[in-house]
Amino acid sequence: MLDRVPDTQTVVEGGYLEIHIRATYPPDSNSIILDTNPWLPNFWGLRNALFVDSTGGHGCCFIHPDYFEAGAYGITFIAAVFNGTVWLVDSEHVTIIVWALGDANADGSANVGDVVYLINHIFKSGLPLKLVAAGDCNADCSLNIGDIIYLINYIFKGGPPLKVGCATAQRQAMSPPSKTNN
Ligand SMILES: [Ca+2]
Ligand SMILES: [Ca+2]
Repeated sequence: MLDRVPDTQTVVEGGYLEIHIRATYPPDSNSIILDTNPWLPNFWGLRNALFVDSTGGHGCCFIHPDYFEAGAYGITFIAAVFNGTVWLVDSEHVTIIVWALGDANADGSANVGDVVYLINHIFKSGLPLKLVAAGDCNADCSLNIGDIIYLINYIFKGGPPLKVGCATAQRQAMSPPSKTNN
């Protein structure tokens, strides 16, 4: 009934993610009911997440993570339809990884370790960034020394807040930060 959905999706704090859901039940997809577990908005998990059932088997989850929400969050999408005798149910589980701004080394926060990680990545062909947008601290959509300076100013000199990055190239396989909320 439910189309498969990529089981891990990422978004940076302050960023925006949409997860589109589609379910079919011939001949009448209009009878499908879509929902999520936990129900959204969920004030014990991602606060700025909403799910809308647009009917006809179409739904969309809108996620706009707040700052300080870095971590991993599980959402199960559920489709249900009554076939005249019993309820048929299908589900898809998705883990949403929320990355902290400036968290280039993916340990859950921005600190001097990320400065070192960015220097190694940009100048010494060091380890790949797990989420490039998280290292794009000045949000000019590229990774370079400007991001290192911006991050140093933020951490050590009370500089302007980190911005929601937009660099997307070099995306690599990733593992989630340690904090887990389900
Ligand atoms: Ca970090
Ligand atoms: Ca940048």
